[in-house]
Amino acid sequence: MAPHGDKSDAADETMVAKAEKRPISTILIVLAMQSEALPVVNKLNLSEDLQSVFPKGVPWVRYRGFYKDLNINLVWPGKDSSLGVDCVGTVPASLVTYASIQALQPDLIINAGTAGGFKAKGACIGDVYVASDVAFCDRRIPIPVFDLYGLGLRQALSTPNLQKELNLKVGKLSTGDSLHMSTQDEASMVANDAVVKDMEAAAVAYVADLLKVPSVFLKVVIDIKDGEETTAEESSQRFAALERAVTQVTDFINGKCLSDL
Ligand code: FMC
Repeated sequence: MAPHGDKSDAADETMVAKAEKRPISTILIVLAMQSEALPVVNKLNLSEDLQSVFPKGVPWVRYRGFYKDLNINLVWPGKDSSLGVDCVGTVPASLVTYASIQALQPDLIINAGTAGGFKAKGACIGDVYVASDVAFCDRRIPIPVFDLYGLGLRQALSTPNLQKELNLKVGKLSTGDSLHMSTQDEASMVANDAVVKDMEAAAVAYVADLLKVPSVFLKVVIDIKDGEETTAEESSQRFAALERAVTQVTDFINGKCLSDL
């Protein structure tokens, strides 16, 4: 996925080349849950934006602040107005990502969060993965070409130095709107070689790709999807691991260009 650009291919390429050579300045961190967001907000000393850049009445929340040389914006889709639970899943994630890109014009998106992992592919609880590419596992449209549209495979920004320096695991990420995994979802993930499964990344990638913003997907494995399926309870330890991963990635990004990642 390339940085912003909307005119001709040549203009796009020039903008990509320029963006790749100047230090990253504005970052958009997209998280799905309040308990994922708050430890990062505290660690990076961000404060809630009370003059919202979002439409009046939506539950979306933005935290902002300067951390080292970076202008950080962290957004989460807030709580469902009638049920009071975090707005997890693809629809809120894509909406808040779209509105945030429009308002903030970030150089880079980091979609961070918790995820399930596949033991057979080497994932263990506590592992931190950076996705090589992301796809949907629950959009089955068995018609030629629409099947590929449903899969929605998109590549993340290539980050070999980041992966090496922080010793992150790399693998394919699958997204579906259910926490539960159906046998069809599982078949799709096996066919797609997925190592981790979440509920937002492919939706964030879709929007980032539409608006040409490079994006990185950082996921901490909190439960195992194959073999004995375990669904983890919320635990502060897991969110602390996510906070550490986001902080390390942010520290690494500081002062670097996209092409240094
Ligand atoms: N499968 C799918 N999603 C998740 C998961 C799993 N085993 N563990 N944690 C998640 C993430 C999703 O991306 C949602 O934001 C949230 O946690 C669901 O509780």
